Amino acid sequence: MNPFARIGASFAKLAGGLTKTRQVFRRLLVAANSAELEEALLAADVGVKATDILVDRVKHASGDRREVLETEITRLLSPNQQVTNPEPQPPLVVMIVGVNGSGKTTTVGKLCRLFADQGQRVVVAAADTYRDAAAAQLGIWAERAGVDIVSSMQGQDAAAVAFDTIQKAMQKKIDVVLVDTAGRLHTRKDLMDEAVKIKRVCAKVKPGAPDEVWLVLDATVGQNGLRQAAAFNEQLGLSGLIVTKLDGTAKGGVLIPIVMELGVPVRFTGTGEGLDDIEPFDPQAYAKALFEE
Ligand SMILES: Nc1nc2c(ncn2[C@@H]2O[C@H](COP(=O)(O)OP(=O)(O)O)[C@@H](O)[C@H]2O)c(=O)[nH]1
Ligand SMILES: [Mg+2]
Repeated sequence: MNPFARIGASFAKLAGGLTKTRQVFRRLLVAANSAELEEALLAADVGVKATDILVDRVKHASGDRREVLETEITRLLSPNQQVTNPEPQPPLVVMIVGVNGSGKTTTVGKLCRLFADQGQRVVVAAADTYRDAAAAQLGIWAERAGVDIVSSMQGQDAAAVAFDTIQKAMQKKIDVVLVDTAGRLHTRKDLMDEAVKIKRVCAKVKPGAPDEVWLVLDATVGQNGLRQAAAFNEQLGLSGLIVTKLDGTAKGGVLIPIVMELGVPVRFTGTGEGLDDIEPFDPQAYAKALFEE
């Protein structure tokens, strides 16, 4: 397939998923003065700090406002720090965390497909052992994507499931291990401690694992996402964010303050409930999609 055709198609999909957010962002283009622009940015969930930066840039930069905003938003969405080892030893171990219902299991399913499509051998760990049906739900996604699963029983030790999965992956020369975990409130210390334990146990099978810890964040929670992300980052040291449910919300601007405050990159966005409703994140494409007509 022509790779450009694919980029074009995924841009259209991203822009489609951002329909509601875009209605809010396009108001920035018609704000009559700085006060109106500020108001519109705050209404777009951009947060106080990023709003100040953007108002200031528009005030002082010459040229087309849309271009100025796109450039500056691209910059704000591009953290410059290197958060992960660029060449991890296989298998790549990715731990997926987040609050209940944020879209973790669905996202793991989508990632299975994405990695498998690239010719990678994937195994998923059903390390959500809180909910009765969790392993079965993940099993359905794994089957749809055609990847292996290490299943579990409710009440089993989640860290042990992750351990077994990584061990199996190392024996079978699997490329990617995705660890689906239980939803946990960032304010509950006992639940956060359990996630820290899963993380620690991963390293006992493969030094340095998990190579990545990705927080799945529901965009519809808006500014509350910042507190969630900060708490998870503090406890687990996030290496990436996956922002889901952008299709149903006008709050897609919230990525800007989250990336700016945390310095953690967005890796993927979710724009629907289907297996293919996931896009690798590109700051420039995202900024452009916010203003697309
Ligand atoms: N509209 C929309 N719904 C999503 C998206 N990702 C997940 N969901 C829905 O969110 C709900 C919770 O998803 P689930 O993966 O079970 O969340 P988990 O508790 O974090 O594992 C399900 O109904 C999913 O279909 C998305 O990108 N867009
Ligand atoms: Mg789940």
